[in-house]
Amino acid sequence: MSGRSFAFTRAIAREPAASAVAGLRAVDTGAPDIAAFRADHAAYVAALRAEGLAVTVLPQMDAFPDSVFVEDTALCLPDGAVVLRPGAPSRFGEAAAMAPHLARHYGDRVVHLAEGFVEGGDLMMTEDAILAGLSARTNAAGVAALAAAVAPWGWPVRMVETPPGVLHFKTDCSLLDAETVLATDRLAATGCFAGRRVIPVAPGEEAAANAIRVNGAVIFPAGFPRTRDALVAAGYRVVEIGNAQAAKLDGGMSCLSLRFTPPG
Ligand code: CIR
Repeated sequence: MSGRSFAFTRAIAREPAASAVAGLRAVDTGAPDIAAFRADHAAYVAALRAEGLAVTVLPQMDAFPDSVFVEDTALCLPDGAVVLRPGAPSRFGEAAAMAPHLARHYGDRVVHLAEGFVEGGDLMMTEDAILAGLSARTNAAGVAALAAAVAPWGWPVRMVETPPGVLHFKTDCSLLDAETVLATDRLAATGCFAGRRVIPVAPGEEAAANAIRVNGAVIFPAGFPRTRDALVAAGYRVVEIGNAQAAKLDGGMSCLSLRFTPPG
């Protein structure tokens, strides 16, 4: 196993905007507290740095309430980056704003999704393929355009389902290592992880499914002790980060950064 799906040298994040109080959410459980959100975000960035990543934190972008969720703007591969086309109209402009920051690391190896819609939360880079979940934000035309964009770099794209009512594919799963994923039962039941080891999130802890493996650690939302204990028992080093504010906007650990190892 090469580990390229979870070994990274860099990350890009973006400070939560004051306008995040108006961010998109499926169910309104109240606006995030921006000071608490920024404190959680700072702890998250510190956790990435503690795993050895050089993290660029971009300034807040008030015109885009959901812009803290940078993952949705791009797919970063070891070979190049794809600027995506978010399916939420209010988020479409976030991708163009990310493009110059990708160019800083990838040079001319930045391509733009040609058509359709794809959000990064629907994409999982495994060791040898990209899993792309269809969702309310990611459509078949976008996945086909993504497949065309990454084919020159040798990456196959496999289209998979996101359970109804689930925002993104990775809302319900996380890559833990080359062979293993953490997933909700409702997603694992679709068969998309056949041939892999699946660690199920504990019943009632579905919001724990969105974590990130970064080098030696699993960065994991605080407040889900049974799933955390299952990960620890399976041998993972778990770093817990508060996610209560991002969760009000349906965001989690993966959404808050782009993690990558640029070529060269
Ligand atoms: C949205 O609905 O687009 C944001 N409030 C949350 C985005 C979460 N991003 C992710 O799962 N990758």
